Amino acid sequence: LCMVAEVSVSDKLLQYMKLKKDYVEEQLKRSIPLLDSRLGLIHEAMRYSLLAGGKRIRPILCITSCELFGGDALAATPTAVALEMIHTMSLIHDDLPAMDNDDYRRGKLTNHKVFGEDIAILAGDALLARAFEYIANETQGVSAEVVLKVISFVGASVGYSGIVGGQVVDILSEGKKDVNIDDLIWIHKHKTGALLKCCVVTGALLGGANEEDVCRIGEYAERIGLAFQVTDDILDVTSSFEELGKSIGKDERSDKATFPRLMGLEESRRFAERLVQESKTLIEPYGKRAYYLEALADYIVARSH
Ligand code: GRG
Repeated sequence: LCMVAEVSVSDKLLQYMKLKKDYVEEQLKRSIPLLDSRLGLIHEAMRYSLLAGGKRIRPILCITSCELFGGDALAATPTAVALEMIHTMSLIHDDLPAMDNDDYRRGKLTNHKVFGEDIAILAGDALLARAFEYIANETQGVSAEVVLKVISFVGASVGYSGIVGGQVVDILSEGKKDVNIDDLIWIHKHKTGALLKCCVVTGALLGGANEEDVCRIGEYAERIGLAFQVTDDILDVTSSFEELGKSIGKDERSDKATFPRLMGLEESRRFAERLVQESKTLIEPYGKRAYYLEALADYIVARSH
């Protein structure tokens, strides 16, 4: 197994994550009921990707953040489910021939390989729409004002000021030789970081956090979001070393800008560790209550896939 950094993940966190993941899986299964037998195909396509596994790190972050501020997991559950729907739809669209053209995702054939491109696009669209519907309809135990703030934050994190913006700038930078670290950080802050931050911020809002706490926890999330991507890039290089047994990593074969390419492997590792350290310092004021968010920050750089 390849460890990105010399950080170990505690059994306590692994148990916690398993518990939360099982809970999230149950909630996801219930989130898309079959409304009409004519809708069998789109229903199947949506569920195929939504229930295809994955670490479920986003819903776990959302619920954990809600609980840190004294909220009940139930208050954050519809939003946590919705954020995994959005993450899933972004993966479905990312895998399409017009984007990355991938055949496999989460160890299974990609959505368009099974259902065709037309249905895959629509399954993604339907998951995105269902996500907003789900937050609006299912959230309980918090004021309508908070729900509105949550919906607004999710919209901003997903659209052109978030994931979509990051993806567009990423596409535009492909093949360019002059992509620098600042560009790369910008791309990932939007493409991956915005949704991770959204999970933590909406969780905090639903848990009743005040403005200052929402801001603080958002700063924490920005750092772990970036550390997550740096780690992904490192794993891409190191896992292709392992898989191929070659001295050239996947990273070296494509002309995509990555952190190891722009700053080297060792410097990337140090960068990820620094970001995690900073994120942990930001939540220090919460003391023991922040145990799981601290441990999740470590998990992000210590994970092996
Ligand atoms: C969001 C409206 C909308 C459209 C999609 C295609 C696209 C626009 C954006 C691409 C976003 C993308 C695929 C970012 C990469 C995110 C990422 C790091 C995925 C891997 O996440 P993990 O490791 O995966 O959490 P699992 O499978 O564990 O969930």
